[in-house]
Amino acid sequence: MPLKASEFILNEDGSIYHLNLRPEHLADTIITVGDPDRVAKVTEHFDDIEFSIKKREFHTQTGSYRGKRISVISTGIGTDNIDIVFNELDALVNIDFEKKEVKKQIKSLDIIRIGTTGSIQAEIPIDTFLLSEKAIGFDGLLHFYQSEEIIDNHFSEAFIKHMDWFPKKAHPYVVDNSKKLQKLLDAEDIFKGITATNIGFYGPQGRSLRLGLQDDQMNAKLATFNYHDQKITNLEMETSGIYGMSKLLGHNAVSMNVILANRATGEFSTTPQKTMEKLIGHCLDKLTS
Ligand code: R1P
Repeated sequence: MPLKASEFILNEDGSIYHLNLRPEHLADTIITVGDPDRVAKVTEHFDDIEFSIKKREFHTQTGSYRGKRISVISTGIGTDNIDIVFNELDALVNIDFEKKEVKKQIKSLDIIRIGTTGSIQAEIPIDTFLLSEKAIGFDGLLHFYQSEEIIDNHFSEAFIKHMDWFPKKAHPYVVDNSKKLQKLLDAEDIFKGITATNIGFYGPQGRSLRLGLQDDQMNAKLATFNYHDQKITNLEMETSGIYGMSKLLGHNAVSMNVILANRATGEFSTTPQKTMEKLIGHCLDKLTS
């Protein structure tokens, strides 16, 4: 049965609704970044750029680096955008755009997020790199899909108890990265940990400029949570959605992060661009070595 026009939405040029891409525009290896301006920071290293398009916060460039075809795409901020980007990326490879039907043979993409984040552990300093082994999502996105099988509910229950989690907030969900991509992108000097993803930058990450917080001890409690020797290391806004959607759709994903802020010590990087450039170089190198 073909998908309805209201579900699988194509633009007049046959491209998918938000990303504005047709299947031939996408490589099998994809780098996602939050900031649309970061796309060019990655592709300036490429040997060539074959395709480039911008729509809303979604800026995509496909080209090759040391002979490997890679697409770089900005997701903008938040797991609401991750829902859009990952459904549409998957559609580009796993839905037949002519017949408007799901293909019989499902293809897996390799997806690497290169992002920025704040550490909540004093011993993970600014201007270092962190690879997310797992993500814990406070955003609720995954609960809108049949996701019970991929979520670690024991972890969530222990977490809810430790935090005395306010029941009006979304139920936290825990998902793993791709061990295949972790092995490929890892290095000895990269911190490993569990990334907490939330729906905002201020209150949802324990920041307060003028408003009172529901739990002003949230970050301190996050930092002391320990589940079978696993610790929550950092806070950002996309990784849980990326890991969750990738697992559900059958793609491989890993989140690589520059630590820009240390929330425990109150520091913020004075060289954010330089550190980001180093992480981009590391990822491109590992992807092609
Ligand atoms: C907040 O400033 C944004 O920066 C982080 C957060 O996850 C959020 O998207 O990541 P990016 O730098 O990749 O956007």
